[in-house]
Amino acid sequence: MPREIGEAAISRGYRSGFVGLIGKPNVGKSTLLNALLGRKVSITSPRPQTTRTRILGILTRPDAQVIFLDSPGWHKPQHPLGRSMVAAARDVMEEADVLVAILDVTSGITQEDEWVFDEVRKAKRPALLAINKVDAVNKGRALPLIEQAAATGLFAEHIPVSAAHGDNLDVLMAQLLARLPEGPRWYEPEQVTDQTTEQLIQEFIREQVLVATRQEVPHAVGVLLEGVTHKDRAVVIQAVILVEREGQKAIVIGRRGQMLKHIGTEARKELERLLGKKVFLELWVKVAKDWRSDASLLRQLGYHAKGIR
Ligand SMILES: Nc1nc2c(ncn2[C@@H]2O[C@H](COP(=O)(O)OP(=O)(O)OP(=O)(O)O)[C@@H](O)[C@H]2O)c(=O)[nH]1
Ligand SMILES: [Mg+2]
Repeated sequence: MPREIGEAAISRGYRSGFVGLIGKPNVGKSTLLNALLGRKVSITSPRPQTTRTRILGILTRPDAQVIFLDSPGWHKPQHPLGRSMVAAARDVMEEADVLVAILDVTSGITQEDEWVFDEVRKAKRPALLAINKVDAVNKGRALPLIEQAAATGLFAEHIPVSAAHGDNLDVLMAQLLARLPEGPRWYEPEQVTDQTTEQLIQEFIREQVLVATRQEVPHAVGVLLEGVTHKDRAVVIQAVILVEREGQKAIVIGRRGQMLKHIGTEARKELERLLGKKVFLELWVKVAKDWRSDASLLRQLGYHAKGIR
């Protein structure tokens, strides 16, 4: 009977859908994803263009399954890797049921943010705006940004948050849930990401290189896994840090190997947390000239093929 079917559907009332996190580089998209999940699935660093691919993070609740899509920061690409990153960000905008655009309150609304707004305009789907890093400024600094963003008419809500401190994330989450369509649970409740353990290991190592280095070096770094051997109580990991030039290699190794040692120690700690086992980590540094423009190496490193020619 139609009435009963109708009631059954309403009492089910389960919501699920894809939520795209978008914004210019370094605004805190990945920090926000990890905070919303309560788990680290996407690496973060003070360097712009940290995230290079679409990163999926799944939050399963009794009433909903929210599938977050973290994306590379929106920018004007300079090489095939950059193009692949922007292609991944564009895919996120197309796949998402709901978009969350993120602004950094400390930088105000810049031209790069305007590009993101343009993309939101073209995407034509429900969008929220999160104004992040409010912990870093005086109260009230978000207000002019909210007014400016509200004038675009693009966003249903403008929510000041601190991803790093967890402030106001409940408000953001409630607004998100209200905009998700009704739907099934797409993923098993235990699953938090679609990345393999190997991909996570690669990324966790790259994160520590980004945190430890400056200027052009972070952008020129890629990590290739050579071996992962799981033993009873330990995991043995061998990885190569790729850079583009001899000078960068010298920086990553550091004087008497100090820098590489530091990176290895920090990465090992993070990997032990991730894997819940003791980790033995062996790192090498290799020069692969202009690897960011080398299609086969880009594929080997797992980057989105669309922007790569
Ligand atoms: N003070 C403050 N810093 C934050 C906050 N959220 C993120 N950050 C910092 O901002 C920097 C960038 O954070 P990410 O999460 O890597 O930014 P992203 O937008 O994912 O950057 P890309 O992947 O490069 O596009 C890091 O140093 C974070 O610790 C916040 O709420 N407050
Ligand atoms: Mg990121």
